Amino acid sequence: MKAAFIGLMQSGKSTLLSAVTGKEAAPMGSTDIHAEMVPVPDERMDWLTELYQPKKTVHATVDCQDVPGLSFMDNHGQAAARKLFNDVRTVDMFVIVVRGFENPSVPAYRNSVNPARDLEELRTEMLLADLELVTTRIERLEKQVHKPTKTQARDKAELEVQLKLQEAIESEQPISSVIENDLQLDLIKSLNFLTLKPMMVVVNISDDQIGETIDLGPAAEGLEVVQLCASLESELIQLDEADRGEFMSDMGLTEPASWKFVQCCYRTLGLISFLTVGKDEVRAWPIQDGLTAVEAAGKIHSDIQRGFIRAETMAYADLKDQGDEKAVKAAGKMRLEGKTYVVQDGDIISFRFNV
Ligand SMILES: Nc1nc2c(ncn2[C@@H]2O[C@H](COP(=O)(O)OP(=O)(O)OP(=O)(O)O)[C@@H](O)[C@H]2O)c(=O)[nH]1
Ligand SMILES: [Mg+2]
Repeated sequence: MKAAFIGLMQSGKSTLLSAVTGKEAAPMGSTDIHAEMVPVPDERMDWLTELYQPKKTVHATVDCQDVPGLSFMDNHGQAAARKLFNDVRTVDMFVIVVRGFENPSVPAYRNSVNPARDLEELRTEMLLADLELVTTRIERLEKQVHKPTKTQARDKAELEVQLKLQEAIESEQPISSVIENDLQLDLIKSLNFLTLKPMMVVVNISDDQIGETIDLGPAAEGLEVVQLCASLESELIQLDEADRGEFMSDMGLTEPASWKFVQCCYRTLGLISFLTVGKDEVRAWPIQDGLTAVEAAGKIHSDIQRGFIRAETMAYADLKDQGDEKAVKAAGKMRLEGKTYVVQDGDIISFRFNV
């Protein structure tokens, strides 16, 4: 699953990526998209690793794409932004990074630091990019629907939906508000509208703003917001655990804010983790929330899905309470679940299968 970091120029996107990978940031003004697999911090994995002492521990990951900075101040910037928007149309979610930090050596967009204004501008531009897409598509469909082609009925149905989307955008309504069912969604899915994707916001604040709440105004309504200081976080990740603890308590932090950020991305993508444990490996498997046991089995291997018998399942919380698997069984908290069981976040599963 891909999350694209987008934002106005120099809002700290690359510094944020470096804060979650520990690797060096892409240089300011870079013109390429830079991708990294980012492990999702999960304290359950630490505890399970302690218990099972496996040969390896495999975290769930999110594919993060650091997108070059956008600017809408002139035609050149707008053309570049259009192109970048097209490049990221197929990602699964957006992380919008807005600048809250003051830094005299980094020029501010429109000459002042104003995260609420920047968020508003960016979201409006995304909506305009979608409007352009809808308008072009409508022009095309209007010509096409008069021709007796194989797709005529479908084209007509799609045109009807596209006209509604256009109307919604023009009256500044989110396009999701006019889509009534999956059928309609299916008709427009291939266009990959930016504003139909899940989004979250990161406000990149100064270290002296930690603990303050930055008001982002109406543009942030309904969106999950994480505040962090990206440059501080990128230093934090370089420290060993003991130094990090001391540094954080000096700063009034209880855990790196970048962890909370990655966890928030994961949730926004609609993902949960089921876990597998053993001497070889302790592993978190990302799945879409709502999958059944037999579908989850397929994430590990198609054979396990095909030959599925049952899922021996215990909740992580029960294992932690009881201390070990034997105690979980003795307490009657080990469950045998069938194909249609809906997997829960933190389920520790051992699949029984036969091929
Ligand atoms: N004071 C301060 N400076 C920061 C912070 N985050 C980033 N910077 C600085 O701001 C500049 C831009 O940071 P980048 O991470 O390159 O920003 P970006 O959004 O990737 O920039 P573009 O890709 O050019 O749009 C760098 O000089 C950073 O060191 C922060 O939290 N506080
Ligand atoms: Mg950058």
